[in-house]
Amino acid sequence: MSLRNTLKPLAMLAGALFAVAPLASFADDLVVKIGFAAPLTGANAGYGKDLENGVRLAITEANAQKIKIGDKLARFEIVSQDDQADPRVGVQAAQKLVDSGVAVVVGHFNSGTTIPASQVYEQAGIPVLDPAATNPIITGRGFANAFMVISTDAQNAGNAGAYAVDVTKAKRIAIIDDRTAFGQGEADEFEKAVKAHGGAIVAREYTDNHAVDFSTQITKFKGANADLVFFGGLDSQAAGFARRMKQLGLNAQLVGGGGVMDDDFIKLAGDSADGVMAWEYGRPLSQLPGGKDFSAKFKKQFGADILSYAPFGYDGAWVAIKAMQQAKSDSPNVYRPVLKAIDYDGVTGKISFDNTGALKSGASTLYQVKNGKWVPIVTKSGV
Ligand code: ABU
Repeated sequence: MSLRNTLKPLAMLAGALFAVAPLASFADDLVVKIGFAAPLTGANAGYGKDLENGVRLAITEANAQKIKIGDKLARFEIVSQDDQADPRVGVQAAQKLVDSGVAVVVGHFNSGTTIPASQVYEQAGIPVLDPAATNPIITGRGFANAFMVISTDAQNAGNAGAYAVDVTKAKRIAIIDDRTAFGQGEADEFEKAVKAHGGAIVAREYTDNHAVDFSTQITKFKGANADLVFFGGLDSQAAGFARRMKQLGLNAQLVGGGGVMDDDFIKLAGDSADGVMAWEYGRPLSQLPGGKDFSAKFKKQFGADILSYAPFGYDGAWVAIKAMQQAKSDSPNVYRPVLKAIDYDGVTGKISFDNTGALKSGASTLYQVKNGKWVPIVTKSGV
């Protein structure tokens, strides 16, 4: 037998082993699909990518930890959908995630997409961990599968209203919102709280979430002699509003709700940013025990700083993973009760849910722009 013929059976055996061994270990693994949906294109894409990166970071870590679910090694995979911040596309994105066999969803970003999409998840029996959308309706409909790892606008905008009256001592308050489920929802909560604390609303106006000119509303606010304006909407529009307020000489305290306190607002508002206040969900990351470490890990993996809600995306994914691990199953019917009862120390703080799926003991923080930076002023737990 030639040397070539002697080696041939050995080579075949080695080839067979290499071909079969990895397949055998993959066959034993449990692939767990984690669905994610948010705007990944369009004006809100920055928020969506930031959130997605938070989820990706949790998945990278979970896979590195070689987590077992029951007796199987779990391999977590993200299945990502761009909902374009559009409620109709959001529902389609939710259905695609359901059809692809995800075990859980972390998403969406906008209240306007999360409200209808969570109905799709409810019907499919798949839990959704909401890391950013804050209209209280999301967990207010008695759904068994809707969970929020972020506080609601009843709390955040409620605190804004109380503070405007009790601490800022505003006497003539004006409100504008972008007529989205988020902007209008938080403006309503702000108004309720102002009235409950004995404050006076002198004007309420609205725009839409694509508008770039706010001259009409600002002129009305000037005519009403407003001393504080609450803006219900997101960072880029709030920045345009701040600039126009300055140009038109409306000398009132501008206060934003959620989605305003980020670096994009400061870049876009320029000189007009100084003194602007904004209420954001949770505690300042820099003051949380795992905050610095999270920021460093995020920068290392993505080469970018956190924009806004990435820590909530990260916590949402980890809470789901922990629930599956504790339940020893990725089947929603098995891990849902564990998720409902979870008590998890996240990077954003303690995560546990009340009987509606809303975050228990959430906080919100008031920030103000000072010398081109957002500075935390006060943090409130509850309303
Ligand atoms: N909560 C901040 C902005 C996202 C939303 O609720 O639409």
